[in-house]
Amino acid sequence: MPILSAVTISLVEEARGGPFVFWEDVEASCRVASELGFDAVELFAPEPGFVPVKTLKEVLSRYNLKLAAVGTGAGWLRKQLSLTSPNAEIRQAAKKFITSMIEYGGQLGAPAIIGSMQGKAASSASVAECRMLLGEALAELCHHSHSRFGLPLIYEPLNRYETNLCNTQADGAHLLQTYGAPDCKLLADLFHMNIEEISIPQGLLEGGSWIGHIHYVDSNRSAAGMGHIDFAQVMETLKQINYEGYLSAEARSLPDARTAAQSTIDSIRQHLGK
Ligand SMILES: [Mn+2]
Repeated sequence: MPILSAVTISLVEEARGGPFVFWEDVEASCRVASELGFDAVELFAPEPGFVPVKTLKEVLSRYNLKLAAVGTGAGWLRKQLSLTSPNAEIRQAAKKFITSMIEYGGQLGAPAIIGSMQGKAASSASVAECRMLLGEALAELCHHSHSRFGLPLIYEPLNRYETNLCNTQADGAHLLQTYGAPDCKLLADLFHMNIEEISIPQGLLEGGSWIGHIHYVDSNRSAAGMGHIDFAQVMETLKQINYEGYLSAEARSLPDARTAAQSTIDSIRQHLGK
């Protein structure tokens, strides 16, 4: 797989104001993504099947787009589910929700992303135990995704204001290695990395071959080109690690969706040289 471009669509009302480019219905969002020349869209939906598989397939094929990935964060935002809750029933419900998203995305060839569903430890004393719960859950869920669909599961380290479990690419790689999740991939989100890594290139090198998805966004969570990340340097490092996969715009819809999407695709084209 070469390096491809993607742009996010959120259909989750509870996430309003969050870092997603498109907020209209899927059809309208896909039309603009396609006009601007994106290869794919990444979908953040409230429930699996919120847009039926058949409908989504038709829309994607009409606009010649792929589905890059499906987010699972609605399980946290709407139902407060987490893979590391102290409550076993909540952990179980979290796994069930993620499994249903794996099934949904799988039918469209898209892996699921675990970001906010990882939760956070309530105190520093419980960090180690939560990491264990997380590592075991990721191993189980990625085994499911891989055996059912031949797809990885994508795990996203988040910055310190969102979790205390894994903040860097090195933390994420260590977790996947430790708990035996070879079919898991890391998501390198440049916004989180700008906060947590010694430098973004160093973080990308440390994630290395574990990295399977990129949230291509600027330092301030605006679209690429609207902050101070050095995207030429990012792209050079991605070539060094032989990165294959999506550069997906998980950015604020500022000043508006089309402008944010345009700024992203301009940056990708400029630095990929296509
Ligand atoms: Mn992200």
